[in-house]
Amino acid sequence: MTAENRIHQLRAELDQHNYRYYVLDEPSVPDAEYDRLFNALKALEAENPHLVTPDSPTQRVGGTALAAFDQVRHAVPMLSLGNAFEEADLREFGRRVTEGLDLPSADLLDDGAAVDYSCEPKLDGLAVSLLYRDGQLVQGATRGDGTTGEDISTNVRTIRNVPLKLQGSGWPDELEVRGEVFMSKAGFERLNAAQAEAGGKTFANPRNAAAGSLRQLDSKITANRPLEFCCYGVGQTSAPVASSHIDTLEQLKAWGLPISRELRHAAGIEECLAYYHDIGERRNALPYEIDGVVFKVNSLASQRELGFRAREPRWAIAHKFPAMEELTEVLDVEFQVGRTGAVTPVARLRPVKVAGVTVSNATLHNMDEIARLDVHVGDTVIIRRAGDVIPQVMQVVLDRRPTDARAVLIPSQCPVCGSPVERTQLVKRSKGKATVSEGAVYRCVGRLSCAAQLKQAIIHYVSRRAMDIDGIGEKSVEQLVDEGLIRSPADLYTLTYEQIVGLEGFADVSSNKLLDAIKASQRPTLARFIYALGIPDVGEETAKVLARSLGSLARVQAALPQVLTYLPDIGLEVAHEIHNFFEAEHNREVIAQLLDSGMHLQEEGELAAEFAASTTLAGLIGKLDIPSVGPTGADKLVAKLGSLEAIIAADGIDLRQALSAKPADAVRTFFQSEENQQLAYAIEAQLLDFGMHWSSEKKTAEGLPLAGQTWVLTGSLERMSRDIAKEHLEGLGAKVAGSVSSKTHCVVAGPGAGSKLTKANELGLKVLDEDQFIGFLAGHGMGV
Ligand code: 9MJ
Repeated sequence: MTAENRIHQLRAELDQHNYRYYVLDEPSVPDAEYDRLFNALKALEAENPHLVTPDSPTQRVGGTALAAFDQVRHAVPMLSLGNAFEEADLREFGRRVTEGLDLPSADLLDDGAAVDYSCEPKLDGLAVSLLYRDGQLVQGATRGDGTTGEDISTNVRTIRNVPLKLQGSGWPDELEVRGEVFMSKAGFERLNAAQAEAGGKTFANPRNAAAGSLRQLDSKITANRPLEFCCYGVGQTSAPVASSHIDTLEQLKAWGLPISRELRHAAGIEECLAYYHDIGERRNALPYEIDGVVFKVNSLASQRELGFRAREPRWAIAHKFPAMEELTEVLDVEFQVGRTGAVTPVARLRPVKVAGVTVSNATLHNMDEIARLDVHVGDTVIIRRAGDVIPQVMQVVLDRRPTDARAVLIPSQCPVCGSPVERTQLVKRSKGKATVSEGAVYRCVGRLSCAAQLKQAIIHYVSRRAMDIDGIGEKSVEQLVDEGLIRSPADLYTLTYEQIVGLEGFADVSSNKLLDAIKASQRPTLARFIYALGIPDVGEETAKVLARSLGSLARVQAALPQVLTYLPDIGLEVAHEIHNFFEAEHNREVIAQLLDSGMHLQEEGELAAEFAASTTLAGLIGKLDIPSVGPTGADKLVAKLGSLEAIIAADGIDLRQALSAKPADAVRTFFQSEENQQLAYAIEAQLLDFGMHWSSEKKTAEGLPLAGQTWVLTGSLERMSRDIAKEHLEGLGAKVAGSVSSKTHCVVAGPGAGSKLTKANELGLKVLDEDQFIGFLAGHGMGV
């Protein structure tokens, strides 16, 4: 086949996949396959630049930046819509339509004779016009003032679901379509996260993000923004498309233009109202933001008959939802102290209704957020309540800042207990080094001596998923703390009937019930107990992993961070949090008190089998994070030198027999530090102490069941860490590789597996999910 034919074939195939993906919402091939076709086309076009055409799917990358946008005059003006806010407004609209069409009023009509309306969600983006001549996209324009807009042709060409040429047949020579360019909620979140990461400007809402992205003079920027298009009508056309609005949209869809999936018919205003309520209920679940729904008289003949009033059509109306953003005033900023002592600024607002709910507080998260927003007390701010999400302060309206606006400062002392407030430090660990920087969070150092932290700690401790002590609510915890009856969770167990019955809301029966509930909580599983302690970053799942893997509180308390990272889903940062928690004197005291109070933990006692199974010395060397020494280097070191003592004692010459110069020197330098030597010995001692069958001799693979096989692990494993899975496989003689090829014997794919799994399927390789893998290991005598 000639290059030219192949290029045509690839384009046709890509256009078809795009259509299936963006318009029909039925992806036909995995992303990886699309990428392969796309790259093949790009390569062919690079070899044959004379064959590149503007409608090629590769031409969505943007062009040279403009100095300004040209003006475009709309042949048919781009309309705005009248609004209905209340049901009565909509009924009034319906009445005007029936009157205008000279029909009997709705209550005189037979059911079947009601006016036919189209219903569409009202997307909150920017109205644009796209002009297709002979099926080719030739121009894109903004609405502007409705008569004159801006030429944004190069920008719209970068929007993935805007067809560069129409498909099918029968379109008018000149076809102007109209619709909304918008950004999905997910696209908006992704863009803002990326902007924040790069230190760039973040956007207040998806609409602003869409507007800011589309009106870029440099279309290369637009090309990298997650914009989408949705078609809702036509403008100038050289021939009629259909005789009703819905048929027009369906026809546009057949030509490759994306239309709303929510497009529906409604017979009469009551059905329109039902649509409004249905979409309203699903509003939060939609992947994009809408500010209402649009109803249009479906018959184009009726539309013509109704005509316009000023600039608004008499045949369409936007029925708005309650606004998600409102303006209000920051009356004060107060600081709240949470369970871990974090001192969080909270804005007290002049109460305002946002999307139907009165908002009078909004968290400002931390001092960095206050600096980013530049919030002062007295400022007017934009409050936004997107769906079920907690209200957010999005922006300060600087024009409205009063002269006496007051800057927000972090208090130097805890507003609850008066202890010093300290800025947290962020510790980043990499290559055996810890780098410390300032965190955004400030903490009260008072711990359980701070009433706020104590209250939260107790509320967490007694909660259902923690110790599950029924009969004690937040209010009673507050009273118990305020009256000095409890100073730590351990004091719950010394409460007396007399103390409880004196509390508000407690009588004889409820007091006894509470005492019983406290007593009944004294035999918790280890996992519940660990979770109840409220260790920062340790949720229920991590608590379960700790309990299940280590089997006893003593081991969890003693575990070194590097040893904790052997467990599934525990990274070094969390491992340090856990370790630091148990190192802190006052936490040790509380735990000792709890254990003394008659607590009887249900511990397995045993180390989990997966953990007790032989782990390699090479694995330990890997945990030390010595610069330039990866898994292969660690293997070589162990193969040559045999034991940790030997590696530590080795001189430069010994080491260079195992490794090349750079990693050999790195190992030498690393172990010249007394501290690092001790760390390595301590990890080794702890692994042995925990009952690992330590083996420093490298087994030869010969004779093992998986000898000569290559396995690949991909996705996340939930019941086993990757390290352990790898060690098990190696224990059975397999090599564990990082990438899939035709030489791979088997792929273990956990949740979230991506391109490696796709490739394995394409190559027809054997694939095991986590359960099957665990079953396989069990079959070889390896338990979890
Ligand atoms: C939006 N914004 O979703 C119209 N719109 O029709 C829909 N806007 C419109 N239709 C005529 N779905 C003028 C504007």
